[in-house]
Amino acid sequence: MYPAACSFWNSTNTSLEDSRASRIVWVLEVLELDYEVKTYARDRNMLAPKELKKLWPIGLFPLLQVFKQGLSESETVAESGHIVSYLARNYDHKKQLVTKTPEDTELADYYLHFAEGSLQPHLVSMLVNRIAVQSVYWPVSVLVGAVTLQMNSKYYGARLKSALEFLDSQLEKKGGGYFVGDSLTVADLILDFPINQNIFGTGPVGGAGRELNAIQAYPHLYKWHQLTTSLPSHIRAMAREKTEVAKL
Ligand SMILES: N[C@@H](CCC(=O)N[C@@H](CS)C(=O)NCC(=O)O)C(=O)O
Repeated sequence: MYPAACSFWNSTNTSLEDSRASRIVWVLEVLELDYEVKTYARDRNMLAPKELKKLWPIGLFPLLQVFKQGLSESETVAESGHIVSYLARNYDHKKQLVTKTPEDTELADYYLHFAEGSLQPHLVSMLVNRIAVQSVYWPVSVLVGAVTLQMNSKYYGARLKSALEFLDSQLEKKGGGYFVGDSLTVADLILDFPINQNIFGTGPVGGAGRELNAIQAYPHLYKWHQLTTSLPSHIRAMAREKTEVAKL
């Protein structure tokens, strides 16, 4: 087994569940890899410290650093979809995440892209809108609040709703369970952050799920949330995150 280490950053005032890094901890737990987590604090605008660009030029996280036996240099892997796929392709020694048909492989790959390409941007935009309101003083905040409310209800919130309706209907069509086939795949792992942490949890956009009345509106997705968050690997990952955050 190759030891792997992850460099993550996160907020000091929220837990690690609040960053995309949480899904990588879950993958590492599923694959039973040795790893360490490094956490960094966000600034007051939720941005990563600039000096972290030395870890990866684009300055976004999570990042995975893989230390391979016999090699002095570590390998750095970026983009959470790519990290999930990289770990599944290279370190799934017990074939726990393997899909059973070529169609399922394509579908799992689709969700890897969908999560960051068609779902997460709306959550991020809603978060940015919230920060915009918080970062100006009254009475400007009232005006900014009115504008961002319109932006959310006409665009970001509307797009988020259709993405959630889509996910819910996908699960309904296959009679519930996991997103692809009948076992955990990269699709479930990548959807952990937007759905488990943000829609049904207390992640950065946790309020979005409550506003959308998500438990009632997306019952199949809620069942998936209950299924995945009760897996021992998920429970271990969340506990590990709490321990790491406590060190900040
Ligand atoms: N699509 C990228 C998004 C990465 C990203 O935006 N990460 C956030 C944390 S969840 C970040 O590093 N933000 C730092 C910043 O914007 O300064 C991924 O999935 O890895």
